[in-house]
Amino acid sequence: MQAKFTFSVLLLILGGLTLTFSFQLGTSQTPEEENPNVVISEATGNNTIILDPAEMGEEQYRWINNIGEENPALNMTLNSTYTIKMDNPTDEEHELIITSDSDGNINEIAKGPEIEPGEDGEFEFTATQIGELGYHCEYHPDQMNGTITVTDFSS
Ligand SMILES: [Cu+2]
Repeated sequence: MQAKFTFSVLLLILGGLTLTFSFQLGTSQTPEEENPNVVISEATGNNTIILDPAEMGEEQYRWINNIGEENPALNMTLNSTYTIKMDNPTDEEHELIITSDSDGNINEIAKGPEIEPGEDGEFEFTATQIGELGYHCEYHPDQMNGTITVTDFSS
């Protein structure tokens, strides 16, 4: 009788421990870590745009953003100032030109610094007109080019 009672108590304790342990396992799971590849879009956050020259093949150059997109389509907010950072690992010189296209006339509206091979540079740009602007490299305009869409979010 005594032994049977002790055994029952032991079973109860073991069962309780198992339950407690299972409960802790279930609740101690940490939430999934945030995806480190998710980046803040160009139009939000700190207004920094990464546009690194890259050689994608023999003498083939592209602008590459922070998530590896080639010649990325950029988005900007009207009258916001952006810092465009360029790190040049190639053995060629590059220079960012920003243009507007009004009635078929391409006008240069901003010009970044010349980025020598192995060097980096940056410059600030503020879009003061809505619509679509273009960007390209002074030395590789047919390979390194993309669009900038300027939106007025205040209206
Ligand atoms: Cu270039």
